[in-house]
Amino acid sequence: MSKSKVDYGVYLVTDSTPAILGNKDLTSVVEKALQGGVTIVQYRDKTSDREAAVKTARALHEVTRRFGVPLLVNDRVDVAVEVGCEGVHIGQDDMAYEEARKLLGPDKIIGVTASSLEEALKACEAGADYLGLGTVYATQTKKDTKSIIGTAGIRSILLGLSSAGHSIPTVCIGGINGSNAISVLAESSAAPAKSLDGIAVVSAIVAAQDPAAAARDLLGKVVAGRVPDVIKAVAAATPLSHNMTNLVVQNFAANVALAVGASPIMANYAEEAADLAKLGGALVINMGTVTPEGLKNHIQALQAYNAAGGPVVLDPVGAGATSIRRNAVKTLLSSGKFTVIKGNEREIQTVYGASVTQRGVDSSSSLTISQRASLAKSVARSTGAVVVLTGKTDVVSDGVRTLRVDNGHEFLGRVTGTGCTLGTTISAMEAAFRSDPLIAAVAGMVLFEIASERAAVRDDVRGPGTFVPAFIDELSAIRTETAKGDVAWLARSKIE
Ligand code: 3NM
Ligand code: MG
Repeated sequence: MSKSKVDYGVYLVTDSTPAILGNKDLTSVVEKALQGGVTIVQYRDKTSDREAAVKTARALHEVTRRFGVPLLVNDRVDVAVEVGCEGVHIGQDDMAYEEARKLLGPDKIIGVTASSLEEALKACEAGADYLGLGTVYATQTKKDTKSIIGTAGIRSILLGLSSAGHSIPTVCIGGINGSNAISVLAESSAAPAKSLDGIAVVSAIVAAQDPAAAARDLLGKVVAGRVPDVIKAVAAATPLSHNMTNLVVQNFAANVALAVGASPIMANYAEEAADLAKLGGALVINMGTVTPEGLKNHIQALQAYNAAGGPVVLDPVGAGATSIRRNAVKTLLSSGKFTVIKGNEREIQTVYGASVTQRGVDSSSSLTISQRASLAKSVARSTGAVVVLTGKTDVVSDGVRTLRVDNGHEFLGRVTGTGCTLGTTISAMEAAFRSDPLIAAVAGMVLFEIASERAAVRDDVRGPGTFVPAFIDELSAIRTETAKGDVAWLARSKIE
């Protein structure tokens, strides 16, 4: 487990006291939380004797290792050394950083609590691997907290760290739960400082009736918290969205690209692709009206973008409908690498290689949500692409992280080209936000679907016809609001 690869997104801190844990078993709570998507675990136990603490830590380590997630021990460096887990977390009153480092060696993770910029800078300079910032809000879980600094306090520490040139990972702690996570993340961040990397919680998971559901919800909130960064990156870059798309959606897709802040070009002639690929944008290959000539163009353009390192989105429209389309999908998959593959259930099943027959290009669904999730995950693993499986509940997977998005409005299914223009939206996000293609895809999806919800309830929208222009307006409005720092719209997001 490499230190630089640690995901601090949903950081679980355990508590074994009856007030928080109740009569549940700590190891099984942690296991459920890991199933829900916790990305790092800290065993915090201030009262057990050493022997009991070592025993519990070993049991927890056995579980966290199965999930490939690091286990840290709070304060008790000797316990961490004996168990051989991935590191420790130390508070300001615990063992000094230098001493802990000597005992643990250079490869273990050492996190430090900081309540002020001064403490944060000191820990950073000493060599800490990450910082736990807090206390954000007063909490029943820890009554002896030194200072409640709120999101304003977090923001000023982040700004101070960034001015001093530090990009250390940070999480915040204290009174954070599913209801306030999005606003904590939004209020804590201030460009150009790096945003928080995650949120740390005790009671929101340990005291929850269903720790898996609580963890899933928090993971969704952490992902949602990163969506504004993606939309702002698009607004800042105005990336090219190069669409090789079908006859039906050219105009709609170009307008959607403009509304989300991209610069569209509808260019189906592959000889242009090598030049276009150099402009820093992304390519959409949409199989909607497949022809032999079209397929040749798609392959050539795919390879041009692969050579230039530009993202490529595949939209295998109607992939299962005919043998021509099934073969076209196979040919495309074997001709290059896709960043994102977006389709409905039948289309993604076809990509998977299942021989399903599909009537026309309409979407229908026969799998349960967990079957859809494992389908998306399998295709992501076999293709190396982020898979966006659309439906009433959408699934997005990169093969490791699998998220469900429950936004959108039925009008999206009653006008043509919405699936195709979602591909265009995602291409813009991928072009501007290269560091995490899964987050970029989720951002595109959430922006698109929340815009549809806002449009559908407008007084001037009476049906699918009036919906389309309102939808384009809302896409554009959300982009403008987000660029100004107003992310109230994200409260509608349903990601888990
Ligand atoms: N450390 P909850 S606050 C363990 O401020 C801990 O350093 C804190 O619990 C700090 O998520 C805290 O239940 C408890 O509010 C956080
Ligand atoms: Mg401590």
